[in-house]
Amino acid sequence: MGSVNSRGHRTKIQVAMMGLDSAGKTTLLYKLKGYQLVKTVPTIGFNVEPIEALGYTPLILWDVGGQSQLRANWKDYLEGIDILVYVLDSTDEARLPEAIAELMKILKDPNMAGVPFLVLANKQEAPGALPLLEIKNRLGLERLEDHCWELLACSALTGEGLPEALKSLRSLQKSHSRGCLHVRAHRMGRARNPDRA
Ligand code: G3D
Repeated sequence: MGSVNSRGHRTKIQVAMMGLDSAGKTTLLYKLKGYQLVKTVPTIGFNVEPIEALGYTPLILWDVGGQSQLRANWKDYLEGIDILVYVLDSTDEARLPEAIAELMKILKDPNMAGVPFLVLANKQEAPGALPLLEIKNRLGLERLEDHCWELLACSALTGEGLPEALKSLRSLQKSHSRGCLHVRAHRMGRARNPDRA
């Protein structure tokens, strides 16, 4: 997937975005693209969009359908990716274990060896969203030594945390060090979620 020019520089950064259905992937894709909120329908297959910013290598963002019957195809989208974005629905505590189990499955795929990833705790503006610190503890990513990763809070609905997500994608792409751990929380809704990191 990743393309390289004759001087060995990346001309495009390939990013696969995965997560359970309804986590907010399609909403995120189009919000990152700069569109106003779009009415989404469940993704069958994938949506793909270039995300461009002046002076930066374009990101090609693949939003891959997350319904259970589609997850067997996720591995097909991992070949040659530069970064994985994994989207969690912070309001769906009941399915958090399933979401984490699916992330762990992805990370075991041979194509993910050494590939950095960004976990987005989406829907943080919603009342009752799990605090980022709790999500971090449940993920238990500190045990991972083979990946550089970050965890960020965001809201695809309001756009909060998305500039930080883009910044994080660019720094993860540059980073090839092993086992670097970053946990960042965007200061949103602190009054509602005082436990947030
Ligand atoms: P998916 O692509 O991961 O399957 P979608 O998810 O982007 O289709 O979003 C699923 C639902 O979650 C949509 O609501 C969407 O508006 C909502 N959603 C996405 N991001 C956010 C967010 O940050 N906050 C809140 N509160 N909701 C969000 P509907 O009602 O259309 O199903």
